[in-house]
Amino acid sequence: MGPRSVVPVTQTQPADWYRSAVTYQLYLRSFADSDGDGLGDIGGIRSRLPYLTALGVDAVWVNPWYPSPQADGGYDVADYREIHPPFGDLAQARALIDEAHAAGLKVLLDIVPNHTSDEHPWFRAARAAAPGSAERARYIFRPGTGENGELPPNDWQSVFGGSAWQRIGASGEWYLHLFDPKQPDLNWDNPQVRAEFESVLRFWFDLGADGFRIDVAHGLIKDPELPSLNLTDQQLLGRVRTADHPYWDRPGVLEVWQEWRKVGDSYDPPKVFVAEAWVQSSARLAEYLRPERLHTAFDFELMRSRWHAKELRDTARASLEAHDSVGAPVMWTLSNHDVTRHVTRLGRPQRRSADEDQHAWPEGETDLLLGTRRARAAILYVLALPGGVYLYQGEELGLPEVEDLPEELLQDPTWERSGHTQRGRDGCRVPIPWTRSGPSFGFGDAAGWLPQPAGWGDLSVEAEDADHGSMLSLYRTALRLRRELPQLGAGGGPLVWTGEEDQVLGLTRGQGFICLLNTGEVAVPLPPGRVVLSSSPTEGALLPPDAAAWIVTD
Ligand code: ISL
Repeated sequence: MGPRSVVPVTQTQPADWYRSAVTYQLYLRSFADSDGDGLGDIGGIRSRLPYLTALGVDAVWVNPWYPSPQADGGYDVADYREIHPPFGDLAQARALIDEAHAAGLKVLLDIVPNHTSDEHPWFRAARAAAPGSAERARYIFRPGTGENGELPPNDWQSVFGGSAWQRIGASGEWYLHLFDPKQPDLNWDNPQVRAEFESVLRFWFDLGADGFRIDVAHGLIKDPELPSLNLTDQQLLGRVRTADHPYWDRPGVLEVWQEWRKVGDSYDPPKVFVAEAWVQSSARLAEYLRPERLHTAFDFELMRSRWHAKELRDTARASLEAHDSVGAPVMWTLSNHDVTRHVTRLGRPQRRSADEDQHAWPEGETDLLLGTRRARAAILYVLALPGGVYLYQGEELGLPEVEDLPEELLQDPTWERSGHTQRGRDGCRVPIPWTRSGPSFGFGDAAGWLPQPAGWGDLSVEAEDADHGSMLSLYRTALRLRRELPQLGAGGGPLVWTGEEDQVLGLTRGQGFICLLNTGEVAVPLPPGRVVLSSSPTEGALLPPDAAAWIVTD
């Protein structure tokens, strides 16, 4: 595609709300605690709905809220049709959905189909049953290798570290867990598994949920031969993938999504899906987004880009082209609960992270002022692109990664499974500061489940609310303008890239709107027009380094 290539944008219809929506990710346990137990809960979300509508988002995505031993922050589900008691109950869930709808917000839930908790009734039954039983056939059990079955069936590694196999007792079969041993993988060749999840989808759709985020949507299907990967240590470290990988991104998973699409389409208006699929390229991702499959998937390509205008443009262009080839909108995202917060990432020396390992983010010394400046520019860039945007709670406050949590408080299974070599993801999951002071800066009446840094009162909603120069004010203004400007609102106008420079990118959307981003070290001239929003103060007719501006030229 040439420099002035046009990416067509489908006009937004009511049933198409998801195509350009801004969705706020609620990491429930860290959002707001209404009952003082240190854990966020549904009551906390309900009390903060006015905050979300004032922020200007269109939808929320709630991380898993089901009964769970919480071995992996709730991604170890023991009952798919109930609420974890510390979070609330079904009546509260229904009330939240109704109140969100009344406030004009859509509600997406989070479904975890690759694995259950080992405390799910199915797995309890499987553990108690004999090898070869119907109970075990819902999971992936195999005899061990070695003289007495004392070695795992193959060399697959858990994403959190160590072998992906766990033995039942000292002499039993082994079961597969691509994540924690408390998250046994389901067998998606088993019709009961497929039927059960379709029933779970309907349960929550009938309760009012507007859609689901699908956890590990590139997983589920395993090569029935369970071949060893035979990777070298170096490849294991970098998690290099083979072309025909035995458990990631196998074509069979697309059939599951086609069935789920039918379930979603049986409702009026149709229910929607967003896939969490870590695949090798946007071209692969597009396979998930063909019209008969899923509506949307997170774009992780831009999140993995360095702070470099050319890379940010080329990556977005590739994502847009791949999605456009199947008629799907891109879902941009800068952060989520699995990755280092982007204020911190952008404040580090920039390098592209290894393709297969999203946890290998830029390392080195962090300059938080620089990272914050870049984060302000980054959000103006993604909000100017066609498609939807996912915000991760706290990014609108400019929260950095908390890198000095005491080791004894770390909860991410990665910490234990890596033999205390990788601290894991807790640093982006610290409770939100709402007020300047108080035991947990207004998160609740008691200390939160993870401690907040002493200075976080200054990053609280209360502190930023009154400050026109705060990150929160920037987000609110940007979201309001994104709705109000005809070139951006309701799907917006077609995108045209306006240059091919290395350190500056420009784009227009329809007539009379320009977004300019400067990642270089010198200020660059602004185009003629009215600057309606800029991430840093503009100096005369110049855009400073590490800044973005929205310009209207009517
Ligand atoms: O597949 C991977 C590497 O190729 C992983 O990056 C994987 O996609 C990712 O860790 C999945 O994350 C999701 O599922 C996990 C949970 O811990 C995360 O919080 C969730 O977002 C297991 O359910």
